[in-house]
Amino acid sequence: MVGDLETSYALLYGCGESGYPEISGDHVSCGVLSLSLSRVKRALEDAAPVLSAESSILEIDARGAVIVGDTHGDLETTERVLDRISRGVIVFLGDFVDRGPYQLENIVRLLEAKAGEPGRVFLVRGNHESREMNMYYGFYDVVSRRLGSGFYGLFGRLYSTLPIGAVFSRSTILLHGGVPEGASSIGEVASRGKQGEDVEDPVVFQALWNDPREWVEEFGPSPRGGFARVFGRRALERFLEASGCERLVRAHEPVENGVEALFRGRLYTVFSCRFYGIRPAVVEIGAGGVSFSYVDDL
Ligand SMILES: [Mn+2]
Repeated sequence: MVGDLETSYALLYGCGESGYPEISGDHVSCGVLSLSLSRVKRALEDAAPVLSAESSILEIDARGAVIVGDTHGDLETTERVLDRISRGVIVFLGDFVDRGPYQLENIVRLLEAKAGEPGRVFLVRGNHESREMNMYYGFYDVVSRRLGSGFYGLFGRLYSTLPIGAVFSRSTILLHGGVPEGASSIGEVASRGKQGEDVEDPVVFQALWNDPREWVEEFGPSPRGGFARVFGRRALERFLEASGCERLVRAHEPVENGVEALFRGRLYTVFSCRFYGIRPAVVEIGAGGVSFSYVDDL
């Protein structure tokens, strides 16, 4: 299911639908959008020191937060969220690139937002912020075709600056995947530190890859294969308790209405990319608890 989607989107999209960029001078255009090389370079250079200064697990305190799931080249979602949300912080839970039509535009826009408003916009790493994934699912080819094959390394280096997760208002854990086997609390995930251009640490890898399943108590094998696992209610509750937190908000799976609650509301999955046949949404955390909005209603 997810595997098939990954393959079909990698084939469908790369650089708009035409397949090849038009290059004129410093500008590389793809579909209706264009980006200058200097703009891409500046976005990377401006965001890197800001991201490098952040810890592997962010501690974010604010009145409210909007949590955005996978965007995968959905520039429309990213623009809408950044333009329409005026209060509180915004946390993007990774998977900015691969598969979608505007992968490069999307990550550049996110990096510009991070550099411009470092206390309001937060970027957390997903399993697609990885050289190995980008080789298979499109972003390496997009960067090579549009900017030149030597350019990709800058993105690989940028990934090593990305935080692994966050804790919002000391009560909500934010991770792209979910609870990893082998770490009892979010503090233990933090102690593993940030990762290189690929995620090598098995605990951090699972934090970016694991999925929740209600029929599992603890941990079980994942259909995603590799080192990924699925986790159940007991594993989640123990992890939350040891971390002193109430809930986990994660992304990584395209759920039908953009947001899905599991384990009696102790876990939310949020997905914000419109190219999966789902209705993209965001989770909002405020004084009144957890709610959600469809991206196109923002
Ligand atoms: Mn993912």
